[in-house]
Amino acid sequence: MAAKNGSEAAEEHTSSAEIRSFFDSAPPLKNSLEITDKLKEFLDKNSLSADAGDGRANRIVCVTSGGTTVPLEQRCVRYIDNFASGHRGAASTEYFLKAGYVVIFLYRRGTCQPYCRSLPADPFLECFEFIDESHIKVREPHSEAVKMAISDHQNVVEKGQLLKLPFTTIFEYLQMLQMVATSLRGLGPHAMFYLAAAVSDFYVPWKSMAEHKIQSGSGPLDMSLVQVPKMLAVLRKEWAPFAYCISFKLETDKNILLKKADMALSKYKMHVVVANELSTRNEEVVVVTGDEKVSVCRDKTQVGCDVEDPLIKLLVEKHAIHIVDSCS
Ligand code: PAZ
Repeated sequence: MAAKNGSEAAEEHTSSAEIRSFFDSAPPLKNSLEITDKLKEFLDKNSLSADAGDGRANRIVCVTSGGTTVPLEQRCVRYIDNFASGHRGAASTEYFLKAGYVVIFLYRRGTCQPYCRSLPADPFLECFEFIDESHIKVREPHSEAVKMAISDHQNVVEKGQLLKLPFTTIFEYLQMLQMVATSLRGLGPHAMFYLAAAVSDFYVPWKSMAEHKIQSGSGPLDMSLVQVPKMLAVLRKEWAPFAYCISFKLETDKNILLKKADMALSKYKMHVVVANELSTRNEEVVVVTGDEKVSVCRDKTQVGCDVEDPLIKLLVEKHAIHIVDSCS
């Protein structure tokens, strides 16, 4: 192994200090015991444990979805948010389940949910009609979509194949990702991380955050945000070193997209980086690996086709190769 030069070692040292400081100062998860229990129950139910890491284990994927918020006050009234709707994560979850994976869906509260993508924005009020005290009817033209959403969701929930874990803030997200990753460590290459969430790049450290609502009336708001430590490298190196890791790279300038994806691939040692541009993200993505760049497009000739359909097929194939390579 090549010796690290001074600046590499310094960078690594800074980043582990930043990571420690992030976790030490983050407000502890209120429901961490509940999450631990849910994870354990889910893995047990699917016979996914360290003992099953012998080639017989099922494949499992942690799909992250939606965007994290950055609170500006401890008793949060205001926060910084981003655009992510959770569509990518919800659609991908459906295709992973269809491909036989069990899925841990780590999602932003209130964003798009698996099997609900074809329902209107306010499904409860738009899809149902009150007839009388004992009858509520599904309105046309929504009856087929409602039937499919309920039966598909019921099917995976009854089989125990889908675990949904909601987050809101960057603090919750990174702590939960760490919990999921370490609980999947024993599954080695059978575990996959599909990191589609748009994770905040800057945050206000808890200790320097105002406790109460920031008051207006005293001129412009002067606030300094620090960089969120890059957790992808830690995920790969420490939390789940044998898992198959896919991250996403989003840009609005397509001229820098592939270069940035290449950089993420080598810097964080991802197996795959999926590159997408904001305005075309539902039409086309580029799957970037060390060997190739494959453009994956939505089949526009088919009604209701998503770019996630061919994308997940391709990633499932690559994951299968990773499992074989890692076990041989
Ligand atoms: O959630 P959504 O469907 O609206 O968008 C998906 C996405 C663009 C957030 C995702 O494909 C992605 O690129 N996530 C990583 C973003 C980033 O570079 O941080």
